[in-house]
Amino acid sequence: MEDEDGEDLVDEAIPQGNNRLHTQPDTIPGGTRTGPVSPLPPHVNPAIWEERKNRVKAAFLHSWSAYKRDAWGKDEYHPITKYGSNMIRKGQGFTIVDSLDTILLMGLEAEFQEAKDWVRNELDFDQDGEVNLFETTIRVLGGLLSAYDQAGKDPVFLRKAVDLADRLMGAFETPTGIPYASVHLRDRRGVPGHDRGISSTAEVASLQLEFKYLSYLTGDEKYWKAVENVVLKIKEMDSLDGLVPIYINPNTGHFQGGEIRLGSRGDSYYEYLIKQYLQTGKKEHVYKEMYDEAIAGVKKHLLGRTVPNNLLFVGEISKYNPKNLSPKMDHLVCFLGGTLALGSTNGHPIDSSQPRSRFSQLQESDFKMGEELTESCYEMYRQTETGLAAEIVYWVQNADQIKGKTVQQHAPGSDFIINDRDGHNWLRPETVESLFYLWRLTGDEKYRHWGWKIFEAIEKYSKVPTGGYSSIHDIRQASNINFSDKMETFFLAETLKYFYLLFGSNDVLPLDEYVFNTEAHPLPVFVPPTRFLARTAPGVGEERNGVMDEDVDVAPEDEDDAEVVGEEEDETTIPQGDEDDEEGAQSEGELEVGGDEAIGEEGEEDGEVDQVDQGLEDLAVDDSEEDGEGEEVAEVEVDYEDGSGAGEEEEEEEEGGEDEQDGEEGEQDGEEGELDGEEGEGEEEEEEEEEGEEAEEEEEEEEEMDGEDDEIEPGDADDADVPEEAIEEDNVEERDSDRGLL
Ligand code: DMJ
Repeated sequence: MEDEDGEDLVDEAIPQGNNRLHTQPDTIPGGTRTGPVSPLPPHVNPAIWEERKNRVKAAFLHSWSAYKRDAWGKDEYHPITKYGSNMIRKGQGFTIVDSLDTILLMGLEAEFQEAKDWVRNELDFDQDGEVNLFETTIRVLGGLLSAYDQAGKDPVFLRKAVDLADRLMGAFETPTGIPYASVHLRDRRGVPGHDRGISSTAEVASLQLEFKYLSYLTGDEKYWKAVENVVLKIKEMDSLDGLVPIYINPNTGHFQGGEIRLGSRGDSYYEYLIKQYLQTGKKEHVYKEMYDEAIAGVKKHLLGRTVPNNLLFVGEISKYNPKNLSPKMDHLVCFLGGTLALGSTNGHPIDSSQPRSRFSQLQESDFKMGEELTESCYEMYRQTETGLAAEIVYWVQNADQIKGKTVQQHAPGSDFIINDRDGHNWLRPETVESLFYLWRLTGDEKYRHWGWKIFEAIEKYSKVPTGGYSSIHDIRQASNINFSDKMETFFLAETLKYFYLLFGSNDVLPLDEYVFNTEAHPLPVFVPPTRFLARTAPGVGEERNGVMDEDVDVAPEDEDDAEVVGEEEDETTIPQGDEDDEEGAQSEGELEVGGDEAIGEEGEEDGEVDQVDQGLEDLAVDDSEEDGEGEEVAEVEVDYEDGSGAGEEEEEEEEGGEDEQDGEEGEQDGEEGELDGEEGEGEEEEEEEEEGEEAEEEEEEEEEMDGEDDEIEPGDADDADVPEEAIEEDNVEERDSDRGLL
């Protein structure tokens, strides 16, 4: 059978037993969808997009000015109670550093200067506190490195990045080199995760873009080797057709348990496979092979289709019973549409030089899957009363699933169920991210229209009139919207950035010249020195021995180099809007990107290298400075609320904890603080606690999966030693007692 474009459709031949669609690696399961569920007007006056881009900038300023007024320098902002909170005593620059490159992108010069001054004068990593390795890497290290690159190679940011990374390196000192979940910043010591020392797979495998770029910049191989080792170790471990369980044990080097998903704790493992391949100019084929295998695994094990609209979705399985697909999908999975589009085009737009008609079958299959998943993610917004998506949906595959559901849980005619505890919205970026990739790569305006619809819903329901935007407890009923008093830093770093890029010029940050880390911080594509590629592409790379890369040597003026070693009074002129980003890109424009040729110029002169290198040596922090101080102050509980690639359950639980505080807010606002406290519990654990018929049904589903997990495979010593359900029970107890609830 062929569709209207004459493309082969493989769907009807595919067996659809047992609630899942079993396919070949180069095909995706079908049906006969010929167009979007919700078509939108194809053309608007181009000036409208400029105006809409400016609306996004206004949204950023509405957030930033409130943060500055109420919480300047604090890690996180609570826009209802108008205060800021820190994760460690003096904070780690979460909001400011995460926002730097969005500020640059939007051409906000005064804001950038203030933020940079804060980074230079206030940001201090020499603290007696523990931070999560992954979150700190993607947000703070990634934010610093991107700011360094985007702000004309400003050494203020590189210096902080080196100091931070050297502290984070302690996390890799484990029996296997697979890092612990956290690290003590002052002691530079890894701290095993709460889960009996278990780390999340996404966490340990989503550090690579940042640490590798730092190695490239500094010439110091140690960062590269540490993160490369993690992925190459995972490569040797047992996977299910490239799909990996979401927990990993740094002490044994084995996966723990059997849960497989592309949502929390799993997501960015897959994202970073293809992005590592692209980051180094497509030299390291090992990552592309791992990615291709994993996507084939997704097609084989995780795809399903909905009723009534035949939408494609990615579900969850246990590796011990892979035939039993759960139709649960986190909003986090919505990164995948964009990543598939990126992976099948290598970031080159589909046009006359790369027409889709010349795609290989695999490229076409991956790209189509990306398009379809992106549409499904858009439908997660469009089909709710508010136009906002829930954190988690259960896709409907047959009528039995919706029996007994309330209208709130399943809106008539919709393709998914939103259970009572899953209706929260944290202003997450993943769907907008995919819309951005699809727009850039196809030029199909429907993606911009869809993005605008989502933006309008955020404006309508999440905007706090007095400043900022807030997460929402439950998006299912327009008449019952309650704020949860948190503006996640990724709203500024990612969500607004992707909106801005979606409505802005396509020349900004070209996808074949930059890879965005999982926190939306763009890092340039580069060719590493040959010695870095010894394990993945021997003999490839550039033959150079310099310890600093040419980007540092071409820093705008000598004064910047001087700044590394001396006083730091400078005024970095930042790009103005898109045009300036083009300018920023032009500095990278020297890079010949996208081909297989060496990228960048040598241009190193010994003297320059020495000068900057000396500067880095001078960056050593005086540990004695605050010793006494640190001891006096009680350690602040680390409070990662974003579920993100990792720590989702913990974070949701912590939202529950926070909701106790919110109870006050709830009282003020007439909200259901207590109830929300329950809702905020971790998703898996909660499912076992939920009351009512709906909960029972889901419990059965979960239990079924858990039960399968219990079937420990012979010889899987780790799983046998620490059964997954035991880990989870322990977690609940530990985390609850951390919060003083037990
Ligand atoms: C961000 O911190 C990152 O995008 C991460 O990979 C996933 N979670 C949040 C956004 O939802």
